[in-house]
Amino acid sequence: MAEYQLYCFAQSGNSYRAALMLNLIGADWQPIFVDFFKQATPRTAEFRETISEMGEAPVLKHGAKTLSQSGVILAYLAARSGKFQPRGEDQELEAWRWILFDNQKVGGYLGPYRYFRNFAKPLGNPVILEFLKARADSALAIVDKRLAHAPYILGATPTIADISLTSYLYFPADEFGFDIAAQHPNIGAWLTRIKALPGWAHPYDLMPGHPLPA
Ligand SMILES: N[C@@H](CCC(=O)N[C@@H](CS)C(=O)NCC(=O)O)C(=O)O
Repeated sequence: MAEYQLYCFAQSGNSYRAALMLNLIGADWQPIFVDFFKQATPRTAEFRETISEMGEAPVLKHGAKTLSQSGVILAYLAARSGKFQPRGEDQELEAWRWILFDNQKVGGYLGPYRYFRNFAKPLGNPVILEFLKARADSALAIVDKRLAHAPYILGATPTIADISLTSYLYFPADEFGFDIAAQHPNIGAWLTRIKALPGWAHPYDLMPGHPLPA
């Protein structure tokens, strides 16, 4: 058995944060498939009793430790590996500001928008889709502005704040109906820089469950 196990699935940007970090630090890890679409596994009583009371993916298992919330998983892996760590109190606080902003506003709106546009049965109401897209766009513009001044969110080197923000941003443009990298050029250039890091892989190659069965 690998040192780390990650409960995850391919379409999950929340899970991608943790899967990408594991790959970028060169960890010995294996994915454990969470069947979100067919079985709604995270919502089952068994998952909540035995894996995570919060009923969400990702969940990281490491020895006796079980962690959920991608931000916490990123911080744990950074501390253990010494990689992608914010340095000093100011950077650490800054990293958490962006991780929380990402969870609530960037991934927090893009995730449901993409879900209701592609996967929900029935698909989402156009008015709700429009609202979610506008909120996601506004959050993306804030990230784009930040990246106009430095190659990475906290400055010259990539940290867990960058890895968190990649959550939904490598999924295909047709799943969003617009090209995030093209509409936000600083984000586009930053995504290219992160893609060049050793160990980078696309979410659909890193985690199980793609393509979805018909
Ligand atoms: N803030 C959490 C969000 C996790 C999350 O919402 N995961 C989704 C899958 S992408 C989930 O498992 N949702 C189950 C549900 O809401 O019932 C994180 O970053 O880990």
